[in-house]
Amino acid sequence: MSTPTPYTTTNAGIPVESDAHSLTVGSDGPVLLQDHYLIEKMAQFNRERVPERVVHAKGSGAYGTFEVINDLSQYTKADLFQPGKRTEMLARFSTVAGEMGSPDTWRDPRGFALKFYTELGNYDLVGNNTPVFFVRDAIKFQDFIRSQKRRPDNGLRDNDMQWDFWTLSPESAHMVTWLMGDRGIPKSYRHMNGYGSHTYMWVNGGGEKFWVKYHFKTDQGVDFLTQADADALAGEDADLHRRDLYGSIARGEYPSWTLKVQIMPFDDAADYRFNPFDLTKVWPHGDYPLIELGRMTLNRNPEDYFVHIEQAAFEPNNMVPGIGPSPDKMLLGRLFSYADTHRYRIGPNYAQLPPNRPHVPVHSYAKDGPMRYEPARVARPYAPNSYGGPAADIDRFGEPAGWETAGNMVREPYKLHREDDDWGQAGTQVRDVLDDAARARLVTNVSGHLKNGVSAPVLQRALQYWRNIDKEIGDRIANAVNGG
Ligand code: HDE
Repeated sequence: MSTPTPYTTTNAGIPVESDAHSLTVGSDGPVLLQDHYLIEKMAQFNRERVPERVVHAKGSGAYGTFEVINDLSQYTKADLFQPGKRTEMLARFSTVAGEMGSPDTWRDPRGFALKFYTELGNYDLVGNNTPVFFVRDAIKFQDFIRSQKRRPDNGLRDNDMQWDFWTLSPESAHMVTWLMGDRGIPKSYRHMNGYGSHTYMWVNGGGEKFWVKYHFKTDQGVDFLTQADADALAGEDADLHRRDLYGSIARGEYPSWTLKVQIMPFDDAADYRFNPFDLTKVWPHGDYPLIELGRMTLNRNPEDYFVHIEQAAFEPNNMVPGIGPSPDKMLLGRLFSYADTHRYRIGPNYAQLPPNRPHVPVHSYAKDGPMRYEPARVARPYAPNSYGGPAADIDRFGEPAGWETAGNMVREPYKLHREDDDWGQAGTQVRDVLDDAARARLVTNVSGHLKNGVSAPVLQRALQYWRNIDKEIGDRIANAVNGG
């Protein structure tokens, strides 16, 4: 027997007489102010938006599970990474520079944001589909993003701005090589890897510390779109990747990723050949091989996109016992920024919303504030108190995951490690990772971008930038720009 059609109500659940006719005096008379239902409809409509994310505005997400398939408890006591553990999670994939309505197939890094609802609170790992990033200090992030978005004067994006910033920030070379290559336009969200990108800290049950990097290898296989195909698809279907992810899960074709990690002993960091905390660098797998840990599978579409995905709030500061930060200046900057943006964009009680609320009881002293939903579970809203309020238990959960440090307050670059530079790993990527066909596509992508609105002085710097990465690829790009 089919379920009866529900009758329309106001937001207060009161049955309404009509969704077609405003309340008027006579059929063609004035509309009455007392038509509060008409006013409710218009007022609600005017208030449907929360500010879009200032970066990563266009995205898609789904729920799933993470299960441990290998015992790495010798490296971390983190609850979700213990043998046999299965943890509910939420993933959101996104582009970076495009606004909410922008095409999924623009060339851009892809956000790879994960929230694990663990038994000791939410663990958020907020990475990208690239293991590195454009800059290595948080203070440059805002400037970098502004160079990728729209000019204040004409409101247009501008390739000249992008290359102006990149060529004046040589640390961007490795990431730009990733971006302008095949990884810059994944075939779908299911066909891309995800990376924690930063170096994080793991702490085991005995208090021993390790450095770790996360690699989520897609079980669907990495695949990409050429620039030409992506340009055409951007016009045909701006939501190609959102449609693909939603449809795949709806058909029961659940995408999965195998999580592998690189583990560096704590004491190796000091004189490792690269600065292991520099976000523009990878750790060569020959130095620290990938070790399998678990599998994440996305198997449930959100029932409401706005509630679960637009309001999802990921924050790198959500690190559970057994996991901590590293001296990566970008990561340390992010530990402030994300919760700050959520408080502004969604509201101070964002953590109580369905996608953000932990799956374990919350015993914090937070109370009140706009749209408060959960009652404060404390009779006395202060610590310490003698009325049984929650008390921090450092004995049970151990010291904060940190490192010894000393020195004067300075504004300086990282201390260089013996193989640190801005071009080396980008050159290795071009020469040793890409094959001939991928190098040819890289030349096409870069030269096509440089031929579109880049001024002569910036263009000269850009050609030298690519020659610094790899002389041959730089010459090929120069020929394609000047001769092509
Ligand atoms: Fe983000 N980033 N970011 N970012 N980021 C945001 O938080 C920020 C960086 C990443 O699907 C914002 O909720 C700073 C690196 C993803 O909801 C904001 C710095 C990496 C997402 C923010 C960085 C990322 C964001 C905007 C330099 C990869 C989408 C909206 C220190 C390792 C998460 C929001 C989602 C979103 C700040 C750099 C990944 C503004 C200050 C590096 C995947 O808070």
